[in-house]
Amino acid sequence: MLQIVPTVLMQVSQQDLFKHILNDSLLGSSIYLNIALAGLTLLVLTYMARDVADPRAKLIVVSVMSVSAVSIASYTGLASGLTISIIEMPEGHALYDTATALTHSGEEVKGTVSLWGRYLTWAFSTPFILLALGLIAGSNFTKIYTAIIFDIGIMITGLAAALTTSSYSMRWVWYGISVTFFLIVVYILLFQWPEDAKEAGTENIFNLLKLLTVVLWFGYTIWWALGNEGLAIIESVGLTSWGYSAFDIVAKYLFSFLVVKYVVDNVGKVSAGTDYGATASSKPEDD
Ligand code: RET
Repeated sequence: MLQIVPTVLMQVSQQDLFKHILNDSLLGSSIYLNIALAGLTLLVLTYMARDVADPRAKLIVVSVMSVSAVSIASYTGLASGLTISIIEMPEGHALYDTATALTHSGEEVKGTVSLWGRYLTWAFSTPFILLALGLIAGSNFTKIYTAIIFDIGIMITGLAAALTTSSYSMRWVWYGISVTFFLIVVYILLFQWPEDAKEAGTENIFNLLKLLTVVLWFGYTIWWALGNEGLAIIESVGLTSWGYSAFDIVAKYLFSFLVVKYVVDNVGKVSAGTDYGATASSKPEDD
């Protein structure tokens, strides 16, 4: 007698992951929409800043534009299946022993979907958010450098938390390291840069951007703990992904818009003269 046994795939290919996302409307839309929004943001920002000539003002604009540029690459990595894996959670995790049904074939694979490319690419995009904030606050190189280094640390250790499958507690150890780095960045944002911004006369816009950043960045941190890779209170991969995508829309696109709008209207406040950043003196030599 012929028995029908559900197929359990042991291996999943990049092509499977690509098709899985394509056929999962919740998960797929959380990714595709962001590629479109990042592209649109780049066009809008380019148009808004078309007349900005001051080098320091331009640096702030280019800095926030870099966030969207990195996002296009980041989300394309996810959409193509390149930076996604199905990972088997360690014992103790709520999704231990779980299986994922591939949307395009119905086959089951042991494990849960991890969109780990997000954490990797945040290491390249979020430093530009902090660079823009530090420049608007008129902060010095040391503080900007410190914020950026610890920010990269947050994302790389966050990546480690997401990809550790050896032990459940080690996932949370990585998370703890990441949160510690995060608190250093929060300290700079809440206690160091506001003072600098007051001196620079940019405190109004800085305080708005600071609030937006701190609230949303805490959002990402809590979402990870609740989502499918953390406590799995939100088990759905699509919903977890949509949470990050929604945060991204405000933390990147609205943030960038506010920054560029301010810079365009207040070039004088962020300017440091036409020589800013020159690698050689622009004055002609005496002979
Ligand atoms: C993780 C998990 C580990 C603990 C912490 C996290 C924080 C992430 C943050 C992400 C911000 C991302 C932004 C993206 C925009 O491009 C990695 C989720 C602390 C703060 C702003």
